[in-house]
Amino acid sequence: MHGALSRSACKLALFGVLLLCAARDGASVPQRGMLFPRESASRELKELSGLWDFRADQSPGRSLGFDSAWYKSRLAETGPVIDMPVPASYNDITQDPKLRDFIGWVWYDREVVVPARWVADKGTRVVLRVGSAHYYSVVWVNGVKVMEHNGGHLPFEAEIGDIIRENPQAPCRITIAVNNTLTLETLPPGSIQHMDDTSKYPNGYFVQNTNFDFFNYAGIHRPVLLYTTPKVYVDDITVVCFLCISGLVSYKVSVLGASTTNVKVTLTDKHGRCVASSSGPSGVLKVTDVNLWWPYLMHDNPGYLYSMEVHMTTADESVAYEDIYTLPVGIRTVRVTSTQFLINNKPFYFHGVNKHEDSDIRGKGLDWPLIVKDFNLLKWLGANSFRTSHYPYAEEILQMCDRHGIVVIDECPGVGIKDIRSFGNASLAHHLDVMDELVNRDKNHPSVVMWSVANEPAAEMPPAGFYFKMLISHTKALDPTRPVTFITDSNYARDKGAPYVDVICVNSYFSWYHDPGHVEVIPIQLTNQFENWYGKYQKPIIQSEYGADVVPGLHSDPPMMFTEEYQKIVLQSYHKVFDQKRKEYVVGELIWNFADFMTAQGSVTRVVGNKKGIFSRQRQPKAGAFILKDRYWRLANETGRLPPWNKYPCLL
Ligand code: BDP
Repeated sequence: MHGALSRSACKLALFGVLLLCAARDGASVPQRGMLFPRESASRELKELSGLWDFRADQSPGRSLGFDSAWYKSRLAETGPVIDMPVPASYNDITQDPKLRDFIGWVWYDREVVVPARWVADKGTRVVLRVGSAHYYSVVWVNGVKVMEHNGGHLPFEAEIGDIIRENPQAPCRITIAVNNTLTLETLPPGSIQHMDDTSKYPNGYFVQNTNFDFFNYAGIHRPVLLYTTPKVYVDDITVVCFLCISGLVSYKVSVLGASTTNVKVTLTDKHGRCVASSSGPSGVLKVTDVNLWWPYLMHDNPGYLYSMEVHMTTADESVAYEDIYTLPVGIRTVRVTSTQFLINNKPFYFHGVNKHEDSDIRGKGLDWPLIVKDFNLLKWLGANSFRTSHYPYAEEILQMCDRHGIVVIDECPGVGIKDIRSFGNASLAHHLDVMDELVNRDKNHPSVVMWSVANEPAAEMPPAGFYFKMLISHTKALDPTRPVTFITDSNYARDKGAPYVDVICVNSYFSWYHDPGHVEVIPIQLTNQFENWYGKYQKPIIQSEYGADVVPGLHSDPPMMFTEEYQKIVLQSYHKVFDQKRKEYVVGELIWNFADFMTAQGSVTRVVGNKKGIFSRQRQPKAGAFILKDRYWRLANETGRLPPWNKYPCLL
């Protein structure tokens, strides 16, 4: 990206970001529940997806919006605006390269009609929720700042009832400013580089450097909505499942707004039959003849979900409050031994993919047709799992995983941590905060079986040992029921984080980045990779990435790099070794990548993006997809149970 910023103006813009981060840390909000907004007899929703007004702050310091208080009136009154869809990344929406590669603050606003009853009833909380916006956000309602959020992949919300009640006749104006600048202390980290050589660069020229391999799409990526709860409300629910002879669901409900409340919890099966109930804010539900939550292809009836209705009542002075929230609950356990990954005490083998939230035009914006298409492709492929490389995905996607039995390794945005300054205290504190937010958001999803705290950090650097010890022990304390990992590269000797993880996840690109063109080295190098890691740590291993770029439609025999034949032979060579080692301690294989995805233009090894997909970015299969499909169905036949309707996957 190039910008017309003077060096001092540019520094100012970055300072703006840093100051906002510092301000937030100073006034850090206590951790609250982050229940996914659902309608019920006591809760209503109003979706704010659609067209918003939009303007990028192109001023030299990127600070004109703040200096001129653009949040005080409609954006259209302070300058030109364009239509911007929400949710979507803004980068690929126009023909303007300056917007595609923009760094700094962009502004969104729209007016909303709030239902009169919500405004009139002071016993109703009205909450504004943003599913995610990349990277740093500030939100105003009718010109009043209601929240800031640091981080691009997790939800944030604020109660806005008091503000809209101040002027009940006026439309409610929501303004959101979003800044995509990445610094050494953001997750993922990045840095701004000023190019001072005026014989090569215009005055004030700067670029955003990152150490990760995907385009830094920005904007409001997930739905924005208003929802209501009563003034006394269910703020959070935590469920943890155990298996004895029956299924045991231990629950904890936190209610805010009153000190004494009555809580009743009812668990119903798919037919609406009550299978267990309990009273009180915490307890254990015992389910006899339990239908366990099983992964896809491991059972005839995968993804079984009960409904847990939490019914809260209270009486506050003369007003009675009642809140109802229904949480889908899958009953399953997860455990690892030194050689196995167990779901419901049965060995589970990950045969799956790594993904990205990425597609044409929308970038990282949530898109239902794409989500459903991807799940259909996963099922076609016989994939039973994926990793949310390299950041938390939308909750809507995890809900699909719960329902379809797709197992998830849930990764935080700790990708590209390569600079020693990103291992400092401020970075660690933010990383711990992000893990709090992530675990809090995703703890109740049965599909989530493991947390991944980072991808390929510079684990050989001296501070890495302390950093990962803290991070992993913090994550285990947040959730003692799930294993924790971080994703490492193939060099076991340098790794300072591996002693703390439960499962070793290794990425390697033999015959691609190492010994390019020499597929004959794969058997020996991959076998040694596994033996070295297992020999040192005696923990189960997942091959968390492997693959090769393919330009779709490029062929050569004998195979050459970038052709469909080369991807095929790389995959097949890896598979032979997996087949030996999965008899011992290898518990999974995840191809890099499910689909081609966009990257920055910073590298000559990328031809309009990363092409290691087994599907193109438009989701058309390459030759590698058919290799994997044959293999995954064969593995499913061997290790699981094919659903009756799926005995003949070729008919799908
Ligand atoms: C891996 C990274 C991944 C890259 C991949 C590649 O984890 O983000 O996209 O390499 O280079 O090391 O294709």
